[in-house]
Amino acid sequence: MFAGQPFQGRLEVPVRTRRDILRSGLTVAGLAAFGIPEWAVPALAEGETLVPFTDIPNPFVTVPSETNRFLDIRKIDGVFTPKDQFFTTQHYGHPTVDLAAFRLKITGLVDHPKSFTVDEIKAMGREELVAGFECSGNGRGRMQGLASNGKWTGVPLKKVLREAGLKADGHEVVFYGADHGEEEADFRQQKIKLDQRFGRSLPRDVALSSEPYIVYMLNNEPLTTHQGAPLRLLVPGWYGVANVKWLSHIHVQKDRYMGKFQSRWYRTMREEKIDGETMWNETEVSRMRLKSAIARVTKEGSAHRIFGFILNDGTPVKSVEVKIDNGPWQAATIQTPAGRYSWKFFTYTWTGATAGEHTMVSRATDRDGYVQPEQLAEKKTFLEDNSQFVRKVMIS
Ligand SMILES: Nc1nc2c(c(=O)[nH]1)N[C@H]1C(S)=C(S)[C@@H](COP(=O)(O)O)O[C@H]1N2
Ligand SMILES: [Mo]
Repeated sequence: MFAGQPFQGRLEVPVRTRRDILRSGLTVAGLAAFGIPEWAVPALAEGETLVPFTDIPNPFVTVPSETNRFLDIRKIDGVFTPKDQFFTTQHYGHPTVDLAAFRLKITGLVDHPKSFTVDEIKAMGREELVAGFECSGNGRGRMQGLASNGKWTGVPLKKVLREAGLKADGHEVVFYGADHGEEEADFRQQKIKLDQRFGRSLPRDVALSSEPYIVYMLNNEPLTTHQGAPLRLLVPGWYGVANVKWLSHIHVQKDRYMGKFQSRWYRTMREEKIDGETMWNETEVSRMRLKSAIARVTKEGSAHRIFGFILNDGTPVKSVEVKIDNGPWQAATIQTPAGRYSWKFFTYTWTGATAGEHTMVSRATDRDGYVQPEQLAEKKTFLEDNSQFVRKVMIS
């Protein structure tokens, strides 16, 4: 079932050198135009070597099929994940989209139902934003590889919705992809089979805020089929599932949308203390929870450099700390080159490493004092796992 080529964990990982990258067309001037300094290209410097992780499953499959891919986070070599490395996943495979016939429809509680061609959407705006996201199912088991970051080009969703004009009782905005599949739904004793579209919704206030975009480019190139061509929704700061690919229909309605991927498949069950009482709280997957993850360790001379990324909902990140073995938490340096919704990188220089196996872990803290948790015992479902990611390395 998993076709692709597995690649073995402890082998050499080809990471491009900084010089390779700058040669390959991602010029220093190009980076500077986006406010990204050269040091933010976290590739290997001359004389720097990779230190192997010993916690990577062997074999470690990053391309399990033609339509699914994990990012090998050891290879992160720039702020923007290249289109052929950007992680990718979906539920019904890739739909066939006939570009000539393609229309984005807007229906329901609107003053003017609409049907736009891709060119009409493109003509409505060309804004750039940098945003990263992870799948809510990302975590240790996937070596945190269901995460990526890109520069997107598109038009604010509210601009498109305004063309249709939401009626006052249009409380819920539903987004359908062109992809569909047969689903069996349980309703009490009934089993109902239905071919259904991939759908997700946003409450009116979020849909009309300045955050969501309808995007048509990634890293200055047209979206690939994998990333949702020709149009996808992008909700910065939200988990991947909100970013509906192959977006083809927006429907405005009064009632909550309870589709499978809104209310059943992507939900989190946790035990919470609410006003002193223990309650079960079941919530939809929405905004990303603060996560930091160590992605790579390199050696230069006698010093080791620990490199990782941070993702969250856009709340300013106050600090990241790193702990080696049972030592104290030590401040790492955060690089925030590409804006609020971009992933951030952090580095920590570890001196005095001794030969042998060591554990290392990072934890991020945001402006509101939220600390990336060590464990999530109260959470009973595996989605939204932002617990601390303990790594192991072998120092020779
Ligand atoms: N139309 C459609 N959009 C979708 C999905 C899908 O199955 N169908 N999967 C969602 C999920 S769960 C994730 S994590 C992201 C993955 O986006 P990517 O492939 O660009 O990384 O797409 C989201 N958008
Ligand atoms: Mo996802």
